[in-house]
Amino acid sequence: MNRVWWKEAVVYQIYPRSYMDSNGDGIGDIPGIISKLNYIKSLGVDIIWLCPVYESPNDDNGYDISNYRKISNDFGGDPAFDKLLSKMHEMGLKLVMDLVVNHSSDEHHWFEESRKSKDNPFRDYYFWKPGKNDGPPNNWTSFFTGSTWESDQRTNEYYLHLFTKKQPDLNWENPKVREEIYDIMHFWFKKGIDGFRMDVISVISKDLDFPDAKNPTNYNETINTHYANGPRVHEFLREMHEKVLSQYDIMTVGEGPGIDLENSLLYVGEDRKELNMVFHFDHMFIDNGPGGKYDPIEMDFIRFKQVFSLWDARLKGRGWGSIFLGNHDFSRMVSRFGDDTHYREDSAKMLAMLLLTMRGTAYIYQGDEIGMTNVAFPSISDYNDVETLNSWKEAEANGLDMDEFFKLVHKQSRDNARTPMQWKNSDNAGFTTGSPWLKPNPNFKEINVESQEDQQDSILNFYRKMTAFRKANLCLVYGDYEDLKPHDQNLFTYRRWDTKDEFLVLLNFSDQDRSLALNIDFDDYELKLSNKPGTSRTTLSPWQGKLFKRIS
Ligand code: ISL
Ligand code: CA
Repeated sequence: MNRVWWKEAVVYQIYPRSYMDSNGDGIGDIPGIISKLNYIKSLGVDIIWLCPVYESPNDDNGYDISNYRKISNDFGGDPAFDKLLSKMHEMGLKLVMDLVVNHSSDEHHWFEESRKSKDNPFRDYYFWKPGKNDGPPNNWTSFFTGSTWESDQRTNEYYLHLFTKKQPDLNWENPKVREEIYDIMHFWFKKGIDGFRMDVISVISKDLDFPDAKNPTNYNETINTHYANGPRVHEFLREMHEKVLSQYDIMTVGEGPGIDLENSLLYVGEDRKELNMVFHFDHMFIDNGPGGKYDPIEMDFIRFKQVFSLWDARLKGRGWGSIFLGNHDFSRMVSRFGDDTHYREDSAKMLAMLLLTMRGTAYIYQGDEIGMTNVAFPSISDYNDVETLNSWKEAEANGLDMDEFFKLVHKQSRDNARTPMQWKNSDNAGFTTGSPWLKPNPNFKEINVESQEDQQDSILNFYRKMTAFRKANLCLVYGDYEDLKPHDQNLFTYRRWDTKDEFLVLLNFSDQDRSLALNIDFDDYELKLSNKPGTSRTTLSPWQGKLFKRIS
C-alpha cells in the first residue's frame, strides 16, 4: 500500500458565491469562508476545493475568467485570498483551486486582442473559422444550447465556444497558449496552493477538421465523438505534467464529460504521468436520456451500483478514484439518490455512508453535510444559472409545454445546488444581511447548521462521525471492495477489506423494511455505525445504513 495524502483526504467543495457573505452585498466571499474555517475544520475534512474566484464577468459564475492571476473583488480580492491560504495552512487544511483553461472569458485581454484582426498576434489563441453557406462552420451545438460558433463582425469570422458565447475556447494547438497556462499554474503553485481541479479538461484538444455531428441533438453521442478526448489531450496533459505538475507536491483532479471506464486509465494510470484523479459522470448522467438532462429517464439502481463496482475494478492498483454524489452542476444528492420528503434525514445520512466508505478520495459538496435539498422556485425569473435560462429560452422557441418544462427545471436546474448555504433560521438563512444573489431555499427554517449543531444525531454530526471513522480506518480508503448482491433492486451491500480488517457496509435504498438475506454469520461482526437505531441484525429499516467490522 502506497500511502499518499490526497488519497486519504476528504475534500470539501465550496461554491464561494453561495457560501457566506461577509459584507452584505448578497454575494458569498472569501472573508465569509474565513469566518467559517473552524466549522469546516470541524467536519473532519482535509482539503477545500474552491470553485473559481478569479476576476470574471460572471456569465457562468466564474467559469469565464478574464484575469487568471487576480482574485475577483466580489470575493475580497488578492489580500483576502492570501489570508485564506495562510489561515488554512496554519489550521492544517489544504487548498485546491479550480483551473478553467478550456476557455477564457471573452473579456480576457487575449480574446479582446484576438478578435481585433486576422493578423493580431493573439488571433491563434482561439479558434477562428469562416462560415459555411451563410451559416456557422459546422452544426455543433453548445453545452448550453445554440451553435458552438459565434460570428464576429469585425473580421467576419466565427469563433468556437463549447459553452456560452462569452466562453471562447482556447486553442491548445498554439504552444504559446500552453506556455501561458503553465505560467499561470506556476504562479498559483508558487503562492502555495495544493492542487487544481481542472474544469472540462477532457475537451481541450479539438478535432481540427471540425466535422459535422451526425446526430447533433444526441448529447452523449456528440460529446463522445466530437468534443471529448480529442487527438492530443494526453500529449498536452503529459507536457503539463512534465513542465509543471511534477515539480510540486500537489494533487490534481480532472473533470469532464466523455471520461469513461475505457479511457479512464489514460488520464489517471499511475504510469501515465498525467492526472491523479478524474471526476467521471457515469452515475451523474444515469438518469439522462439521449437528449441530456432535460430528457430524463428513470434511474436504474442496478446500473448505479455497477458504476461504482466497474470503476473500482478498473482503477484498482492502477490509478485512483474520486467519489462524489453531487456538486455545483447537479441537483442535490439527497433529492436525487435519497428521499428528500419522508426520509430526508435517514437517506442523507445513508448516502454519507456510501460517500465515505468507498475506495477513492471522497468529495463532500457544501450543504450536503446538513442534507440540503433541491429548491422549487415559483418563477423562472428566480433562476440565475445560464444553462437553465438558455434551456428555458430554447424550450420556449421550440414551442414546448412550458408548465411541463418548468417541472424539469425544478428537477434539473444547477441552481438546486447553488442556493445559499443554510446557516441558521434567520433572515436569508444567515447567509447575508443584504439581498442574496440567489434566493435561499425556504426550507432553511428546518434545515440549517445552527439547529444541527445542537442536535446530537443530526446529519451534520453524522458526517463528522463518518469522516472520523474513515480517518481511523485506512481499510476504508485503500482496502479492496466487493458488491455482495449486485442484482438486488433495493440494497447496496458491500465488503471492504485489507490484510488486517474487514468491513461490511449495508445500505437500504428503499422506504420498506428489507431483509438482508446475506450468507454471513453476524456473530463474527460488530456493529460500528448506523444512521438510525433499532431493528434486528438481519434487517434494514427504510433508508437504513449499517457498518459492521469483523471481530473474529
Ligand atoms: O453541468 C453539466 C450538466 O448539468 C455538465 O455537463 C457540465 O456542463 C460539465 O460537466 C462542465 O462543467 C464545468 O464546466 C462548465 C461550468 O459551467 C461548470 O460549472 C463546470 O463545472 C464550463 O466551464
Ligand atoms: Ca460579499
